[in-house]
Amino acid sequence: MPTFDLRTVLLMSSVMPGLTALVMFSLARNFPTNIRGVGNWAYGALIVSVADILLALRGGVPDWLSIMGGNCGLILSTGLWLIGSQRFFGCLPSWRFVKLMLVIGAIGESWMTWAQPSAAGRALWINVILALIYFRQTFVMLRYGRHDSSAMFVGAMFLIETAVTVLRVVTSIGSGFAQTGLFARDFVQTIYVGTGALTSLLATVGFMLVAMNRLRVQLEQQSLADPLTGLLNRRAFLNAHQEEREKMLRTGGLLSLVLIDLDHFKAINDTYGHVKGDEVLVDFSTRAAGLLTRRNHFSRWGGEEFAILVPGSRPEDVFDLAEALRSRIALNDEPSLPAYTCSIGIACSVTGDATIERLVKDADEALYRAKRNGRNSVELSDQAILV
Ligand code: GH3
Ligand code: MG
Ligand code: MG
Repeated sequence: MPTFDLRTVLLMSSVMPGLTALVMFSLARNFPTNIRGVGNWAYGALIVSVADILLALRGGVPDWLSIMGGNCGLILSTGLWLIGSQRFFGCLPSWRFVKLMLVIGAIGESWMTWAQPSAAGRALWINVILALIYFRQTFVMLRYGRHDSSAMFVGAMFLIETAVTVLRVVTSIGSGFAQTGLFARDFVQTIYVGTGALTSLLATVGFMLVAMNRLRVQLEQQSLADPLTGLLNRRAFLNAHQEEREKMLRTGGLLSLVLIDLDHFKAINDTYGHVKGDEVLVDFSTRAAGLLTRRNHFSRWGGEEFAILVPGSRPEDVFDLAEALRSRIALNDEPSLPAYTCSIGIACSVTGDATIERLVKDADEALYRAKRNGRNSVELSDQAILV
């Protein structure tokens, strides 16, 4: 078996987490405040870097510094990673657990350094503590990060690290606490130090990927959602239309656009204020969404106008849906809001000419008719009947 210089492995692997920590600190400062835990991960990476250096310098620095600094640093850094992951995924951070592990670690290591010196005992002590923290880290990552491949990767890595640490504990007990030393060239120790070094390296990079992924998803969602109502914005709606139209061209079928405009909305703003107006817009979105299925694409088209794309329904069914929506809104059963109504225009197409411009033009004409007819009504485009 090739032999590795474990001291060099440890020293080299300590550099990367330190550098990654610097990047993570600047990320954490600029991240949206709802993405939590990145700062804890960064501190963990910085401390693991220092701890690895102290461990690698065993013999070159005072033993107490290498032992206490290295081992307590490992507990603190892995503890901070656990806290970071828990905060990132919105769980309660286990500060008490981490503090307890740190205190137990420090007492055990001091006892076995000065009172009852035992290198094997110290190794066993630290590894039991680390295995417990690694295990909890694995659990958090695999359970709460199951929808994110980079989180699963970090989880899998910590699972391996947990297994290796447990193996180290078991072999240490099995050999009757035989003193092997940190850089001993036996098989288990090589695996143990090698995996530990790799974990500190990959964990920091993995945490950063997990954080970046969350940011990407969040920005993507924000760029497609209307901030007030949470509905699709116009851009997302146009994307949805494009997809539905392509599907329609491939498989045939119907595509309908329901255009909704709140009646006399300016008067609501003027009488009750803009904030109440906003509440009415949110109320409309919530109530209308309650009548729609997942197949419908519901968007805020702009201002007090909304659009619903309905694929695969016959014009009369779309009309019934719009009528149900109109009457639901006209019920005005929300006492904290002013009474309001809406007018609706519908356009349908079975042909490939269901461009968004064409649908909007037809639906707009129908909507205009609904307004002229006294508002609080639904009109179907003449064109819809022709196709
Ligand atoms: P009609 O029945 O003919 O549709 O009359 P209307 O008053 O609803 O029509 P108009 O287009 O004149 O007024 C729309 C108003 O919607 C004007 C604008 O101030 C208001 N508005 C647009 N966006 C928002 C918003 O985000 N919040 C609030 N509170 N008001 C908005
Ligand atoms: Mg309008
Ligand atoms: Mg209006």
